[in-house]
Amino acid sequence: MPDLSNLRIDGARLWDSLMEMGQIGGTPKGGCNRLTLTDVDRRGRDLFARWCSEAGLAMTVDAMGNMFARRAGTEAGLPPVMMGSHLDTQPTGGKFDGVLGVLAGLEVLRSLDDLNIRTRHPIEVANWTNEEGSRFAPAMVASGVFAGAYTLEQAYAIRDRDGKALGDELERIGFKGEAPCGGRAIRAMFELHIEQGPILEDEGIDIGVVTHGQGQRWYEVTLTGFESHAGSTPMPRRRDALVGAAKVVELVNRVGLDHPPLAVSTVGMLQPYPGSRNVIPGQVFLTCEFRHPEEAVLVAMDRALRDGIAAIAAEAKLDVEIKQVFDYPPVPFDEGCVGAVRRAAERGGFRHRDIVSGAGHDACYIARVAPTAMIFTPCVGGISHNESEEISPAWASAGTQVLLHAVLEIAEV
Ligand code: HGY
Ligand code: MN
Ligand code: MN
Ligand code: MN
Repeated sequence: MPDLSNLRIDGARLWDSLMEMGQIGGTPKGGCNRLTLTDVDRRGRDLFARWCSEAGLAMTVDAMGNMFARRAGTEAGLPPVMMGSHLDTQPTGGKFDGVLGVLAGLEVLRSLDDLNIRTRHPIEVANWTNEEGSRFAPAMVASGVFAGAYTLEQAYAIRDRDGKALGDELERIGFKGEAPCGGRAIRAMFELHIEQGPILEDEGIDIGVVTHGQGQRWYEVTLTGFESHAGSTPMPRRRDALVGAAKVVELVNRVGLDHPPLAVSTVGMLQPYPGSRNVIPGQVFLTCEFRHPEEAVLVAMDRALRDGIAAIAAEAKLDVEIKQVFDYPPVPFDEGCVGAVRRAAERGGFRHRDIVSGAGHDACYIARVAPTAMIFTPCVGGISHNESEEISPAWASAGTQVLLHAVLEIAEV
C-alpha cells in the first residue's frame, strides 16, 4: 500500500462548503432551519447534488429520498464504502449537526480526485432523509427503512402535526427516487458527526472514536380531562389535563435523575387544548424520550414512566393514552471499522478517545446491515440543537482527515 500518511484534505474548501450550505435556511441567530422535506430542504439537496455533479460523482436517489453520490472504484462489482450523514436540521438547529458528515464526505471524494488516488471499492457519500425526526417521528426513519427496520409503506404514512404525509412531501419536493431503499451490499459505513456534548472539548480531545450508540425510547402521551369555565368551576370539580401534565413532566425528569450518571430524559413538546386563557385545559399532548447505553435501564425507566403516569391520571381523574413511537436498542459499532478510525486518528497525530454517542445517528441503523463506525469532532460548549452550534475549522479538518484515512484503509488503494 503506498504511503498515504501525508495525504491532506482541503480544509478551506470544506469550510467554504459548510458556510455556503449554512446560508440555506439560515436563521438571524446564525443557525439553520432546514426542516426535512420542506422547500428549504429541497434547496439544500439541490446544492449538494450540484456540487456532486461538479465533482463528477454519479448520483442515485432512492425511494426514501436518500441521496448517494458515488465515486467509481477500480473494481466496479465490489460493494461501496459509504460515508455521509444528514442535511436536514432541527427548527432551531445549527450549521454542523449532520451537515459536517455529508460535506466532509464530499471533501474526501474531491480530495481523492485532486490527489489522483484510485480505490478498489467504489466510495459513496450519503444524505439520509429525515434524520432529525422533528417533523416526522421517529428520527432516522430513512436509514431505518434502508436497514429493514420499517417498510416503505410505514414510512410514507407517517404524518406531521399538520397531517401531511411523509410520502406525499417526498413526492412534492421531487425526491421520491426510483431506486429501492436498501437491499444492497455495503462494504462499510463511516459517519463523521459533531459530538453534540461537552466531553471532547472539556478534555482537549480532537477526535472521538465512537464505540456505541446509546438506546432510545420515544413516547407520545395524551391526557384527557374536561374543558370547563376557569371562573366558575370549583377546584374540587375540575379534571384539569394541564395539572396532570405538569406532574408528568416532573415524573419524566425524576426517572432520568433516578438512573445516574448516564440516563437522560426529556419532555420536548407539550400542547394544551384548547389553549384558551380562561378555559380549563381538557386535553394535553406531550412527548417524552429516554436514552441510556444499557437496555435493562431503559426497561426500568419505561416501567417507572408507565406506573407513574397511571398514578397521576388516577389521582387527577384523567384518561391517558401512552403511545411508544420509537424503541431503539443500544448499538455496538464494528470493531474492525472502529479500529480503522483509531488508526487513522493515530496516523494523523490527533488526540483521541473512545466515546459513546448520546445522540442517535443514521450510522446506528446502518450498523444493522454493514460494518459501521463513527468519528466525532468536538463542538463549542458541547452545544447542539441550538442556533449557536459552533465548531472550529481545525476540528472540521481533523475529523475529515480521519474520515479520509479510515475510508482508504477499507476501500483499499
Ligand atoms: O435525536 C437525535 O439523537 C438525533 O439528533 N435525531
Ligand atoms: Mn445529527
Ligand atoms: Mn440532530
Ligand atoms: Mn442524530
